[in-house]
Amino acid sequence: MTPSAEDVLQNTANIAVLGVGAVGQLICHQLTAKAAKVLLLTRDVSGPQTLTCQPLMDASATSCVPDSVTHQYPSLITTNLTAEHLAHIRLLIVTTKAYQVVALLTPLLAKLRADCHILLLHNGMGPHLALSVLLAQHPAMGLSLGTTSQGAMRLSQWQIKHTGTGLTQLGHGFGAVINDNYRALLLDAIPDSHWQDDIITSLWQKLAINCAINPLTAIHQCQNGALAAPQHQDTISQLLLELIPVAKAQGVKLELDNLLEKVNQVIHLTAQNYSSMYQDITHHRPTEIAQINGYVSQCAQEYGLKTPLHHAILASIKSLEAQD
Ligand code: KPL
Repeated sequence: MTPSAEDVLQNTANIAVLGVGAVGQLICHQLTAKAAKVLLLTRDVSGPQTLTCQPLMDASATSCVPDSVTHQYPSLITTNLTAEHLAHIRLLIVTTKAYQVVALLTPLLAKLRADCHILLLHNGMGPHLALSVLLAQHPAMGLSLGTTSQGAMRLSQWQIKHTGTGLTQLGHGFGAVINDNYRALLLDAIPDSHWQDDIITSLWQKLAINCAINPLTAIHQCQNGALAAPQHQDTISQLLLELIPVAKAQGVKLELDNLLEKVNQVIHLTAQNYSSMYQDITHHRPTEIAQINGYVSQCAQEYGLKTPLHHAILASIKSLEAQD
């Protein structure tokens, strides 16, 4: 007999994943493969701010071999997210689109346990700054930050394909530090994952990669691999040259050669992939441009720096978003 959502809660799902796109589902699979009890939180189609949860019933039916393996949830129960669910959540992993993070977390914070720990694992930067202000009201909560290059693709709503291994970097953001057991579980469950003392530098490095690959593939409607061509390499170098002084103004030291190497490594390793921004534009969905090149432009403005190419790219993507 399939257990009810309440039966599952008896086993106390104390980790929740907010955002059930490909990466969120992949992290869920990786955690449940280590016998963690995980709730998937998703927006209820009946209301824009209503969350429902999908307790995972049977992780054993999902295989977790990396690369090209399809994961599917065999038996999901959708139930309204109750105060009881929230009372159990000690670690909330946020894998939504960057532009959804603050809107979804703002009403949730007051309902979570006072000592709940939040891990942000999304593309782009910026939401952590807004959250640092909101979390000032919740002194026992803490925030960890992370970035992952694991590849995953959604085949259907609850079916994903793990398309590529990749580095995952996690680290302390602010507030209370993550409990040692959760930190150990994350590092054990996610392949090639590492705890970084200086996570902000890692996030800027990933931001640089996304600033180059995401908008250019969306504008030129190409796979990541096409950016290896010389005409794109000049644009990429220019984007990185503009970004480096902005990161420096925030105390983050980046070097052009090293960044170019990292960007080209990703172009090479994900040559056949279509970037998330390419896919968002293709499917007429909002993009994360405001948290990628937009974040660089906004920080630059605050420091009186000029980033004309990021600015122009931001405008191009906004105009593509507006074409429906
Ligand atoms: O993170 C990515 C994305 O598509 O958002 C990259 C690294 C560019 C891989 O496609």
